[in-house]
Amino acid sequence: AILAIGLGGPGNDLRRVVMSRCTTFLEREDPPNRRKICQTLWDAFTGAFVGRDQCEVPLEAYDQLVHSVPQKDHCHRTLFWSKTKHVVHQFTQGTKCLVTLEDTLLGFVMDGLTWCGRNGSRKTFTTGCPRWTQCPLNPVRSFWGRVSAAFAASACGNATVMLNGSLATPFDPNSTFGSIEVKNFNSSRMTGLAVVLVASESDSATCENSSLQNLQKALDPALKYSCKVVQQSQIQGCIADPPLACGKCW
Ligand code: ZNA
Repeated sequence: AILAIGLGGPGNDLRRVVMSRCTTFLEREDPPNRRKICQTLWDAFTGAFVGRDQCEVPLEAYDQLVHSVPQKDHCHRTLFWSKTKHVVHQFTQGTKCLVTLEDTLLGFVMDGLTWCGRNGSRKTFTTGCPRWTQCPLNPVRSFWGRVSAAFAASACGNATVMLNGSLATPFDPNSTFGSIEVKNFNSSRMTGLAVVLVASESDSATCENSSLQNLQKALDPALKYSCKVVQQSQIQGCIADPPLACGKCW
């Protein structure tokens, strides 16, 4: 963002982006209803971090936000990802077959944004905020932790995760997927997890990778686990020429 000058200061920029993304996402809602949902979202969102120290925002600060926005069920269509953000979002936007957190209201609105508050100030800030690893309880990281937990807890049927087969450790237990999402799977709602190991021509990605054994061990045994190596070029082909039936891509 550019320097915030004049009326209202820095907070107004963030509000404008959040409100406009929110109304865009809710395009099928009536304008009055849409305004109300987006205002509620903004109030609950800012309520989590405004006036707080930028390294002291716990995940629970976003409880009200998570509970205040409508949540759709995406049975058999939930897609998790770790270190595959770009290809995953190309895929979901191109085929509309699966749904990531960033294809839901809260994920869509906040993706790529930075925000924080300051002790003793009623304003929102978008610069001078802590970076991801600077302090664990920063407002952005806690947001993604909290909404990821809710997204995982609401998954039902057979879910999919796209992991990066070019890495030595495609399943990283310290990632958000490994440390939060897997732990929030509800095996009375979910039936299975299908790993798609996204590979490039040059690497030797295999489902026997020991980190994937660890993922399997971390899952409730009631969940049906499967894994498949899929070339990135095959996914790109799917995006360019989507199959009539979702699920026929690999
Ligand atoms: N849309 C997001 O920014 C985001 C989404 C951030 C964190 C988590 N998520 C959820 S959890 C998403 O919907 C996936 O299902 C899960 C991916 O999280 P992950 O397993 O931690 O995967 P990742 O690729 O390591 O990180 C995801 C995103 O988190 C990145 O694209 C960055 O936006 C952010 N991030 C993670 N680590 C760092 C980081 N940003 C800066 N520095 C880091 N060290």
